[in-house]
Amino acid sequence: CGSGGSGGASGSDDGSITMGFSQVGAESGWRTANTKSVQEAAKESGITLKFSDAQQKQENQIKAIRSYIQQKVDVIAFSPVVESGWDTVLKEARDAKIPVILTDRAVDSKDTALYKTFLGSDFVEEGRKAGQWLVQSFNNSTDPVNIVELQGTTGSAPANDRKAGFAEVIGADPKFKVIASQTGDFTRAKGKEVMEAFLKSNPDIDVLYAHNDDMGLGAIEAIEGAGKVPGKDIKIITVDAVKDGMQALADGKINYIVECSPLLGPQLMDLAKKVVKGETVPARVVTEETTFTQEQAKTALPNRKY
Ligand code: GYE
Repeated sequence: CGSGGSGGASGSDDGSITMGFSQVGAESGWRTANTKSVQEAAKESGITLKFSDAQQKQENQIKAIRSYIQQKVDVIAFSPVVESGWDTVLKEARDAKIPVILTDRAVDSKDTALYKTFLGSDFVEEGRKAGQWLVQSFNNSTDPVNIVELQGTTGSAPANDRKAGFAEVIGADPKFKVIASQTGDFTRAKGKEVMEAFLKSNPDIDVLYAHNDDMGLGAIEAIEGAGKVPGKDIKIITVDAVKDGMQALADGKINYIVECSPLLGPQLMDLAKKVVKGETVPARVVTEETTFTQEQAKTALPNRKY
């Protein structure tokens, strides 16, 4: 190139783009599919990807972002493990004139100019959809409905929002009672462990609402271990619709799944190209999603990619 310039944030002189991507971790089937989508889409669109896995720790994500700033990447994308505590590092990126794209999860920074756009699901709406199915399924009964909730990672946008959307919908009828609610960190192992504790202290659980499939799948093991039948004795609602979740739904062990798409890679690369060129992009890009009953899962399963 030989332009003698310092590079800067508008892409390398040869027009190629390098993206630094800080992933949350590898906590769930959703996350594995998301990582694959980002890596494949980068390759397909000719974007050089620097990828790091933060193992669900914010400090690791902050370190990764700082190292991307030092390496003068053209664009930084990350999926913030929790919502708060990002302002300082986002200001550092801004000072270095490197655009930032939020993908999958939101931050609660007041200054929304600290990032160019946020690509991901509407988690409040997902929680509402879970609640709506429950209200419909129990609309013939006036008996109390005892619900236990397995929350996602504490402080994460999907945990906060899925809880809020669900509570908003079921809150309209006092027969719905959330008798226990605790984090299972979005993992199968934690989902199982916490469900075991729920079962010990609550003899009469009607419904489990798990913020993702993996925790629901762990909880199914706990329920079976306690001699109960998942999907019958305890109705189960989860979020994501990854293959293992869909299989359990088709098998009758889960009753309803609210879809959350992990296939954000192609849209992310499109947005990255635009922000590097300095084009304006929408401040919020919401992914399209559906819901699945047991019958619908049987039909959808053979073509499920992740
Ligand atoms: O639902 C869960 C994962 O942020 C939408 O994170 C994502 C969530 C997803 O661990 O399985």
